[in-house]
Amino acid sequence: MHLATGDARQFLKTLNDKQKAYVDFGLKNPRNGEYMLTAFRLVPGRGLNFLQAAAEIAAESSTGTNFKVQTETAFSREMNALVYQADSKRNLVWIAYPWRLFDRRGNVQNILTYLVGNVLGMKEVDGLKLLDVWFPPAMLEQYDGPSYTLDDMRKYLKVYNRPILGTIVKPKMGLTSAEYAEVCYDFWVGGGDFVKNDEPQADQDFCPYYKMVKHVKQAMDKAIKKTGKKKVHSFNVSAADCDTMITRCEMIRNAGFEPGSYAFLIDGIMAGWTAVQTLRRRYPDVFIHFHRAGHGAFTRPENPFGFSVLVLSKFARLAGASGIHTGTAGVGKMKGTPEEDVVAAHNILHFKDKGHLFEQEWNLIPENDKNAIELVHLDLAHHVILEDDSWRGMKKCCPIVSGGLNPLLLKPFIDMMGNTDFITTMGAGCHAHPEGTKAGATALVQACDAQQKRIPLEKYAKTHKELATAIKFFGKKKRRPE
Ligand code: CAP
Ligand code: MG
Repeated sequence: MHLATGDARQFLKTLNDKQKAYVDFGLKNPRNGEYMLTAFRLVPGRGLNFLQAAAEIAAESSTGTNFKVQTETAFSREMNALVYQADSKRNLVWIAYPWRLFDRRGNVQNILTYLVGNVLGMKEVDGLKLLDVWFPPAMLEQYDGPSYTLDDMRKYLKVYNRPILGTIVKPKMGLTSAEYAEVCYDFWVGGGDFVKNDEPQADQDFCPYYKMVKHVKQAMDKAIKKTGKKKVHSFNVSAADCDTMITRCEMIRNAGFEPGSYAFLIDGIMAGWTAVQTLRRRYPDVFIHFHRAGHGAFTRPENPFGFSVLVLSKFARLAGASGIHTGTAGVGKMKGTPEEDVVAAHNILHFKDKGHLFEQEWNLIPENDKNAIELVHLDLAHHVILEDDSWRGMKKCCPIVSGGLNPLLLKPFIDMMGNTDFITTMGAGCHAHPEGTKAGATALVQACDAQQKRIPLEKYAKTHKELATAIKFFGKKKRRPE
């Protein structure tokens, strides 16, 4: 029996017939595999009490509308979402969704249309935020999950036990394709691993897509020759329509890049989940890079409507993104906290982890199969899990940590994250370096080396001039933009 703490239970008698059909505090075992479970923060609106508002949300986000309809059937009622737990003191409500409601064979767009679709606009609520979600194993089976992962990128780059060091070319927009490629070259010869297009990069007349691709290839070849090291470029393939998106992908794949040396970046919020899943299903051999520009409208803590960074990141993993930006936990320029950003990062990286309100296991491994669980923890089991289909697993999705970072902030973030299993991309943190991009990249590499060797940055800078300059420049107490 799920206790409705606070006074939620007292509201039961205030429910009308329609609302009653969407509440069941007696739901036997919500984790019986039939339901996807959710937890929302809910502020009732329009004179409704907490439970009435919760029931209206469960109705509108599953089978119902604002009146009980004559056309409902015994089966349609079985598809009702159910409020199964409520804590009106903490404004929390738990809702179970029969996951047969969702489009078969894995469609994230469809789920979110239910969960954070109409309900965010309803008069019945003055606040509604999806905080966490739990997927039953049988439902996870239906979702692609990541294919090409951070492990594959590490193997390609031969980079282990440290973050993948990346940059975003800046200025954000306005360079010609040749100038753009120059910046890539400088970063790569400075020691960086990974360059990404910025989120608005597309086919602008001053930087035609085909020329940008061509020049990046030349720059990469030159940098590999000079450094003897593999490099990666993440191309923004977001476009007005899927055909154009695919055309851009094919242009990149036919430009002579080695498999593993390119990733496809997608503005997942603005281009949409269909674009993300199209890329995952068409290109299982490519790192799918989910940029989340626009997520703030849903995730900012002061916004009472939307969903958490954790929820966005979990669905990105389901959709098959190889990596998604998860924020800098407030270390960089964007709003964020460890409770949001680090929790999200851990939840998409590991086989099992605790979210805000649910613990999620991503791999279907029999509880008693301890050594298999051990293997997964070591992340050695993914090929085993996926090859031996009985263990249908969900591979890791890698946190991409970016936004206002610079070499001085790498260690503080690693200390907060507790591991180095992520890609970091620093734009201004590299290109604002007084000696330019190459030195900026070298300063980043040096900051990473110092962290790996457990040497204080200032001490390491005594023998590493690019880092010393970076400390002088970025360390100046500047009035940070509010
Ligand atoms: C960072 C960035 C990224 C943000 C995205 C930018 O540039 O390129 O898009 O990091 O934010 O355009 O701001 P800087 P998030 O390194 O120069 O800040 O990772 O939080 O989604
Ligand atoms: Mg950007």
